[in-house]
Amino acid sequence: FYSPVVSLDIRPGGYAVLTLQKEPVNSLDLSAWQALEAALDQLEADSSISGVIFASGLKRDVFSAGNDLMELYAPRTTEQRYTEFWEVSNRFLAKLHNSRLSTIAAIRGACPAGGCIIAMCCDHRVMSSQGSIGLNEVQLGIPVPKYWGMLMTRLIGQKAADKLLLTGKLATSQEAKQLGLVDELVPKDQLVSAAEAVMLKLVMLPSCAVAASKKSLRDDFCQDWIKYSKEEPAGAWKFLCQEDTLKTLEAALQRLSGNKN
Ligand code: CO8
Repeated sequence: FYSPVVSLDIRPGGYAVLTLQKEPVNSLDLSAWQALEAALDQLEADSSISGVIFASGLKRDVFSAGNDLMELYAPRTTEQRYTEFWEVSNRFLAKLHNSRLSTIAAIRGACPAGGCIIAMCCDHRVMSSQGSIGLNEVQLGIPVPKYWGMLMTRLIGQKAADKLLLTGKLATSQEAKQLGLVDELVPKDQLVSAAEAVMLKLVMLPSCAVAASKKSLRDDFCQDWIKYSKEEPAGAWKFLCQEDTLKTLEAALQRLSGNKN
């Protein structure tokens, strides 16, 4: 396995730290999702590995800015590419949620949309005390993907999830901790060591019992998710081609590149 944006560091104790480093903001394009899936497949196939921690290797405090907006902006892609992009990304996410491995997200800083769903697919979330997390699709003028919203609902309950999802609001680290969207807040320089301390406890649990329990709790959901990710792009593509959607995405793209100046 080799990827210019995903690296794996195998630690004593039988777990890996997977670092995502695609400057400047870990935006997730097709190749980034493919690299994440390949890395996960490799770790799962290795019986000496029991867990994986997801971390950001970026200079700035960003876990991931989520999907690369260029993969969603219809004039810059095609329906065929979008369909592949969607299937690969959601297959990876469902596999991650259903993985036999213990999984932890070490979230430094901003964690919108695609970053949030990676974190939500993990078993445990440690977050820096300065940051924001959530599914902000509505703010971008696009509907929140069905299974992404459903997973948030499973994590924090319907009322709290609806409030965030239907406004596209990002929760601050403190709000996320209160809602149970993340498990623990730590100063950013202690993030990976805090995640490792939890991982060392998780990998001590009887792994077959953990994997079997996870399967019975999550397998149906994840199989349905993979199935739906093959149907979802057709409707989503129509939405992405609507004039209103294009305008809102264009405004978001302008806002983002304007940030720099
Ligand atoms: N995709 C592509 N480029 C991005 C993205 C992105 N998601 N986010 C930021 N960038 C670019 C900016 O345009 C900028 O580029 P340049 O330097 O060339 O001008 C560069 O990255 C740096 O960005 P900022 O200046 O904004 O950096 P900051 O450190 O100030 O802020 C943030 C970092 C907080 C991460 C900020 O960039 C941000 O909020 N980004 C957007 C996050 C976002 O809204 N992501 C949602 C993506 S949508 C998604 O994941 C799910 C889609 C579901 C599809 C459903 C279809 C129907």
